[in-house]
Amino acid sequence: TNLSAAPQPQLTVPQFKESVLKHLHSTLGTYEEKASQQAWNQAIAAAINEFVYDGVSRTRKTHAGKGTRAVHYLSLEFLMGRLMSNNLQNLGLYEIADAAMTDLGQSLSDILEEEPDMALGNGGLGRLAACFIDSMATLSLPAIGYGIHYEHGLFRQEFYKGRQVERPDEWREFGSSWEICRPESQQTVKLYGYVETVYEQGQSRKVWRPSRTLRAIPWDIPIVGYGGQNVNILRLWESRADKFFDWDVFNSGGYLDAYAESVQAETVSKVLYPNDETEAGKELRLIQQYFFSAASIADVMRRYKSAHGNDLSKFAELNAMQLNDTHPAIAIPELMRILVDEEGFTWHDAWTMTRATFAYTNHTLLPEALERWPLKLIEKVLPRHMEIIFEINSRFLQDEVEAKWPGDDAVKRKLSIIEEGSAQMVRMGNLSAVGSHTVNGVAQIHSELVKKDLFPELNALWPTKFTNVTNGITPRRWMKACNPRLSSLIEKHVDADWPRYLEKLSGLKALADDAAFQKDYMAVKQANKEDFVKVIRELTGIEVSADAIFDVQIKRLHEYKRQHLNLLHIMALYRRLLIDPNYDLHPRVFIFGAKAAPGYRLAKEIIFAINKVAEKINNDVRINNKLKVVFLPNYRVSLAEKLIPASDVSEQISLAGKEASGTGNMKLALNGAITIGTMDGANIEIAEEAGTDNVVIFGMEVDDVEALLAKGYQPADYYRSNDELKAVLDWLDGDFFTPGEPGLLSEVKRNLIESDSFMVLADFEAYSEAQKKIDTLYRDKKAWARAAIMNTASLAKFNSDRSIQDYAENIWHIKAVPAKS
Ligand code: 26Q
Repeated sequence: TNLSAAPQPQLTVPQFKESVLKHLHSTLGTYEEKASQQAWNQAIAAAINEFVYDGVSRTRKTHAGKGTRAVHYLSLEFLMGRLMSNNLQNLGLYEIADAAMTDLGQSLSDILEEEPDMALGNGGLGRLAACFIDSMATLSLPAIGYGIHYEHGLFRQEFYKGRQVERPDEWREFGSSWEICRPESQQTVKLYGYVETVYEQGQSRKVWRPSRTLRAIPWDIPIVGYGGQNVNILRLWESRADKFFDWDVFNSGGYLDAYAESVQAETVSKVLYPNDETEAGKELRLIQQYFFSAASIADVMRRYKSAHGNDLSKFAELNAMQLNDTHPAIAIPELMRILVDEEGFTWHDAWTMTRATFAYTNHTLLPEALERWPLKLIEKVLPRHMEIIFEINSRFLQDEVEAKWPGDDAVKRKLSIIEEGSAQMVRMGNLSAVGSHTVNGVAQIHSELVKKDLFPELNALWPTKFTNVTNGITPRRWMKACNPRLSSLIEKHVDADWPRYLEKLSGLKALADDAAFQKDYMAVKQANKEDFVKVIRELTGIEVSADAIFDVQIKRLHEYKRQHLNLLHIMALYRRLLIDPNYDLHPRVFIFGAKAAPGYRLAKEIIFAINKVAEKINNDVRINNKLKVVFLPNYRVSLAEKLIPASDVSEQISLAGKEASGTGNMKLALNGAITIGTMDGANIEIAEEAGTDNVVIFGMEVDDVEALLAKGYQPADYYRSNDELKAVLDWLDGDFFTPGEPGLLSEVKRNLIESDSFMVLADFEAYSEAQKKIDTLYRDKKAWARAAIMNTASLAKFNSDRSIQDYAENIWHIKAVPAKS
């Protein structure tokens, strides 16, 4: 395959124009003079889809009936964002479409803004799945993404008097241009009921008698690989009521009951749970997990049988399944149920096949984020699965744990899939690790901690099971599409196929000290910042200068990510400026983007505190515009695409050991932002790649955190011994930031002094010093430009193509199968 150049367009500007007009007239039923921006958007999508659908069919035909091994990426979340500009880029059609729309008197970039984000995910884990399916298609891997077709994605965030308000996300209100409904591939999913033991011919077998069934309807989203050769599928399941069930109730006069039943069935795919890093324990969430796992496995089975008949002996050889965290872990007992109960395999053979099929990616070590379900709940919703989990557990404990640690009940208690206690719980992490052939973490340090702290005994039991695959991001979306200015500059100096082979950017290292290149590079940054000044004005009304340092923290709001450490430092700078108006500081704009889980009190208080401090600082004429604080509402993928190219400083300040990887850190560094960060997650590897001179690392490392914890962490000691820290914390108690309403921000202070679970106060001083280094470095224009260029030039490791290549080689054992033209 020829991937040595940029993708070549398959048609000319006049042809593209003709296609858009054809669709405007005959697909949208409107015409040039009358068409809304939305109609233009849909007409362009229809024109693009002519190529996309052709790619879908070509890719399908290439795989159909062949004995090609495929991977199935199971994820409750796919945070896709917008698809149009990405599809245009990957098909090599962007410039063609741009010119065609200009000819038609329209602006492509305005029309692109019409597309709602597909926000079917919370944050890092969901966006990772989206980058990964882009890479799987680009690498021509036989792969399908499986998820849920949520009617409402992650909530839209508004601020009311500084507080977060959640509004429903309506991404599909008027349909979506990219999805194809495939009713012919629908599946039935069973729920509730009881398990019967049936005796026949001296043998007994288990039969699940469900009391409810749901229909699962697949919607396919085509995923265009870079170059457009392979087009894979993201298959999202929508829940519907089972027709036949409704019909019975309807006949017996229960029309309203039947209707209520269908409403209930349809709630299953209604809304994405907005909690990340905390387990909710809700019945509907468990049903979501099972609904899409069961539908996906049934789909894989159907495809296998249509190609190979009813002999399942090659099932595990031809199918890999990746669990994106434990959220789809119920797929493990589901596959066991199908193989044992429905296909008649012995337990031993079914278990061998199941373990050979699944692999599990862990994304967190936070104890509160490890999924555990009440045993009673699983028993009620999935009675047969609970029995299977018991059987998996007792065989695991008897055959494997007992053999390794004879008579050791403590180790059995620790490793058991069932947690004993007043309410028994099912540990989904243990189930996933026991039922998978490989378990991986998402950055080097995280994978080490998975072995050392999370599953030390399992690692001793199966030393080769645990491995690392460092996360990545797709350079197509996170450079080529979102930063056209930097992309064109890059193209003047390196081969045009850099979005596929990101290591080619290392060619820029030779130019890091070149004055002319530095000037061009920083002019791109300045132009991107000037564009973003307008975005800030439109979204918040705040005026900022593009000459200030744009210092950016964008990620979900969490105590462990420590947005409040950033806040305390901002308050300290403000205080220094009030004390000494000549305090030497390069003007800085602190930019935040973050959603808090709707039930996470302290996270919401931190958002409120940042907004109140921002209001005060932004309107204080005494500090002469040296400091601005901007909290952008409704941070999402499409806003990230505008902000990241305009960022100077990347805030990656989690407590060491808590951020599994981070991926925003990679996007920002690739686009030339300097990282200020702790030795955590992928920050460590970014520093290694970019060079420790080109990032600013500060604070405690994992060992220091452990030592401090062992010694007994006393946050109040730091409060008492640092005058500046004491002053800014006390500031939160008064009414300085909340005029007439003292104490509104006290909860943040109280939490920090009394608990501070993530050691914000312990790292404050080191952070403050690190920020001085940023300020000094920025004033040295050449040094800053050099460091920024070195970041862009050194980030090839974080190409998600590399991550996927690692999975394909070391975990899935699958090979590329390029579609025939
Ligand atoms: C679990 C149970 C019930 C409801 C919700 C959840 C839930 C949902 C989402 C739990 C966790 C998540 C998301 C976790 C997440 O995004 N983790 C991030 O994953 C990234 C990709 O690997 C890493 O880069 C981040 O470090 C990690 O925080």
